[in-house]
Amino acid sequence: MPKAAVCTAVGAPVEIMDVDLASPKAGEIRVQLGASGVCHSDLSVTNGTLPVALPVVLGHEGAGTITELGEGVDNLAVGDHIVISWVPQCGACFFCERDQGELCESGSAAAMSGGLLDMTPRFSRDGLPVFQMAASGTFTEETVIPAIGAVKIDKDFPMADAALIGCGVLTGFGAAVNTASIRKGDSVVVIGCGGVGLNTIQGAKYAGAERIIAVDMVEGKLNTAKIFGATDTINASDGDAVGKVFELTGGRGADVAFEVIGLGATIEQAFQMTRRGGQAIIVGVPSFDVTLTLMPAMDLLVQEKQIRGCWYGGSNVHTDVPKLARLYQEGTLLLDELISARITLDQVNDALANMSSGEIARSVIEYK
Ligand code: PAD
Ligand code: ZN
Repeated sequence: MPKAAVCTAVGAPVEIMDVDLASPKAGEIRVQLGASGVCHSDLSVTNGTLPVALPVVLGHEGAGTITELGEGVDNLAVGDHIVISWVPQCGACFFCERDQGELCESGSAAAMSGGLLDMTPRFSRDGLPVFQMAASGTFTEETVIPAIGAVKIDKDFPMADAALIGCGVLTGFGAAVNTASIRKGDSVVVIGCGGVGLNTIQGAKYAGAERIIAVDMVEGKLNTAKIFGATDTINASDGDAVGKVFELTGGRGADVAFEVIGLGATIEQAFQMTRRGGQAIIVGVPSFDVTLTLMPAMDLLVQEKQIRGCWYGGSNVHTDVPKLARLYQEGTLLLDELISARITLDQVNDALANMSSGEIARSVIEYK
């Protein structure tokens, strides 16, 4: 009976409780979690920004060891170390065949359902279902996930770093490398320098951006952004972040602007900061009632501006996770620097509260 952090009601503290975990069905695997990062999307479930079926085992940024295989799983073995993908990717549907695995037909339906590919969870309590956030649920000692949501990594790869790849790194780095079309020498602005935005900054650097402008309201975050490759920083609390971006980009605006917070106002700012012919990429997850007002339609044509959503960094997890793991092993990708605190499952409420205060890049739960 694994111990899990469960959101039982919006606005209530997360409860640590024992839950029942059923055996893996065909095509599923049981995983002993090694580590799980705490992402803003977890906080968004607890405060209702991201509505999901409750009660739910939170967490979707995890890595662990396979302890049991369901029927028909022949590409993985007990003892394998894996990164968990919160969009399981089948590799065979309309989207996967077009290299848009983040939109996988069965995987994305599962991710939104609170269950696995058959839309039902493996957790329960007193005979009632306890749902799994994003086809995973990683704030728990043990979970069951679809085998197509597992990507094998080396056994000596540190679990905490592996966990971070599972959401923040795939999403942030992928936004810059997969979704945006950054060219060598480009100017880029990243609004929001948390666990995801810092990875967008290092992704933009990797893609060849020359000027990388980090925008946040917390000075400590802006200092961390410099470690990840920011060349300029703007503290948004000082006002007129848009004007400052124009000053830094020859009065034109940035080639690519990323919003990595999830607020209507900052999404609109990202669009304003984008130059004519440039791209605004929306990564932050806003609440469902946010609607955008961008510009008169005629200006959109004349200015040739693009705005694009970015889900899970446009990642094909089966190729991107090994690539990111290799970049870390080569010393190109920073992961250790993302870990502000190593905590136990019991400390998850503190980690969620600290996220709101803004000083933490990532808290990582480590399981014994
Ligand atoms: P985080 O809380 O670690 O970082 C958010 C950052 O934004 C913090 O550094 C804040 O200080 C900063 N911030 C807040 N308000 C403002 C403001 N008005 N102006 C400037 N800076 C501000 O979050 P995170 O990095 O874990 O996640 C960021 C978003 O990305 C969040 O909405 C999350 O749900 C989303 C996300 N999207 C995907 C996806 O697939 N698109 C995946 C994972 C996370
Ligand atoms: Zn996440």
